[in-house]
Amino acid sequence: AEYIAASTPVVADPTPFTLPETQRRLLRWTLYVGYAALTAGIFHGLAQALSYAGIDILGYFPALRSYYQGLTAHGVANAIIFTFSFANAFLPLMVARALSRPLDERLLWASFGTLVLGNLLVIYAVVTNKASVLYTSYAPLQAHWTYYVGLVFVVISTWLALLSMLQIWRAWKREHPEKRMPLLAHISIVSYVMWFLASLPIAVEFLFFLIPWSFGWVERTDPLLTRTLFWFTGHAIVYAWLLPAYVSWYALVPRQAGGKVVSDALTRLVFILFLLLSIPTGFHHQYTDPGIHEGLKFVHAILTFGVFFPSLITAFSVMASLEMGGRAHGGRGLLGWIPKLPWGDPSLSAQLLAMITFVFGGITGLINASFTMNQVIHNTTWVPGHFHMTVGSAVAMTFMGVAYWMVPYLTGKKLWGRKVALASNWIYTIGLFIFARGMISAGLEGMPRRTFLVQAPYMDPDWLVGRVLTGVGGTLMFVGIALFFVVILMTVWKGKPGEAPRDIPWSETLTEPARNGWAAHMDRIGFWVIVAIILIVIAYGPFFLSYLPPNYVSPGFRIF
Ligand code: HAS
Ligand code: CU
Repeated sequence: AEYIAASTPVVADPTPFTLPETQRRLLRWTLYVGYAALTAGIFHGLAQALSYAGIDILGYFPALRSYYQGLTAHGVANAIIFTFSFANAFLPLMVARALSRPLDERLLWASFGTLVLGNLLVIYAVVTNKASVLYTSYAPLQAHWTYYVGLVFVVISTWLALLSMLQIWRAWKREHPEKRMPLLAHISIVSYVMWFLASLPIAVEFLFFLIPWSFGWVERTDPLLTRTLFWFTGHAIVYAWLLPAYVSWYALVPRQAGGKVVSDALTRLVFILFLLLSIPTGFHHQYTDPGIHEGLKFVHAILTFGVFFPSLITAFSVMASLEMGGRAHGGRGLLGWIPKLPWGDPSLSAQLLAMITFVFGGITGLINASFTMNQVIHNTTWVPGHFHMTVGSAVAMTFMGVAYWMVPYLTGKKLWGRKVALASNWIYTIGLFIFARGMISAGLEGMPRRTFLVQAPYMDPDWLVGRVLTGVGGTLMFVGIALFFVVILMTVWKGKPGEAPRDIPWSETLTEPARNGWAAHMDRIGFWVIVAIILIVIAYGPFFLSYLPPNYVSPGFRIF
């Protein structure tokens, strides 16, 4: 406490700044693309949760021919389109604000255009049942080329969003060679630099293997190699979803809670650790795959425990900022600051609930990562239990919480229905806990994931409770998100003009960033990219050295 009292906080936004209206419009339409995808995605989510409870509503969906088609739509819409649309809008906005500089409009247009084009192609492929390959797009299941090309365009849109951030950062640096990069700009840019690096393997997989194969230019493909390239990107992608949420937790939530960022240096360190450790861990999704040396799986297991660490730092740092806020609001005693947090602010409450669910997402993640325990839970519903407490809560609820100030900020309209928004947060969270409890417990009894249980010729009575909880929880989650849509639609349509926040909720930091020493080196992003590449070569090099050239063994299987 003395340390806190003695320190001089760094004022977050010295220069007032407003983003030009055309750029606001582009950013909010980027968000809306994600919401459109999420709308479709949650209906499929409801159908799947109910199917575990033995209730089949798939017949009510127009153009839906199979459970796998619905599962693909659910995964792609929610986990890929919704998440990246949000990040494509949120991260550039953070950098523009941190540097008080408008973005390049051509790049914003290009990013938006490629996102929409990619979406249209993917929607065509999935709706016509030409791409029921699930979001992992494992070969030898084969999709129509529009699916792969569409996803390539979505990835390109993220690269263009990164370019728009790098461009204004360079311009800013030229003008301020003596200054350290603002914290908010640093962590936003590092998030997408990590993703850029992580996205290269899947680009190779799609461009060199799956696209030529789906066009019929080559007849066969290599399932193990393409699967490995998928997880090379596919593990790090979860941190590409998570890091924008962490940007909000570190840099915005303290302000909303009445606290401050605890440490500038530690925050930057966390994001650099993610840059280094997110990618060389993909084999923890392939512990059961033959053809990969066990020693390498072990290396990835150890590095997975490594990437757990920056999240642990986050738990303690964000908690400290919250405690500061709760005490500033009069909270006393060991835990008395928790009820004093501004729970009535729907933006903050969504994110607090997201953090609480993420504690369990983290615990289950550690169990997944443990080589031998993974044998128990792999391919069971435990895994969707885990990831709905990460991407389905920490990430999705944070993005919803941010929307409660960001949509008003971008439209200039007051948030409609604060109480409805609060209800949405709580209903979703309670639903999520019930759902995850169902999936996790039945998963431990071996209930399979990616399975249409309604038609399964087998059934274990031990799954019954879990199945019912999954159905009930999933229904509540659906209701929660539906209310979120009501709030956003009504804000855009009926929100009172003029009463919106004029600035982002930008937090102050307890101490100024260091001028020199190790902490200043956190800004040398290019250098850290090189270290990340070295780690990746160590973790993946031996596999490719021993495996290549590809074994083109498998023809494509299509269900259309
Ligand atoms: Fe995972 C499978 C391991 C995190 C998503 N994961 C998945 C899949 C998805 C996914 C989608 O090792 C399935 C893929 C598929 O379809 O097959 N995961 C981990 C580990 C972590 C982890 C070690 N996962 C995530 C995140 C995701 C995500 C984040 C999405 C965003 N996961 C695995 C493994 C598998 C896996 C295996 C393969 C399983 C298999 O066999 O198929 C860690 O990064 C987790 C670290 C988290 C923490 C928690 C920190 C808590 C915080 C909150 C603090 C709370 C506060 C609240 C401050 C250490 C930061 C205070 C509030 C008050 C009000 C007081
Ligand atoms: Cu993973």
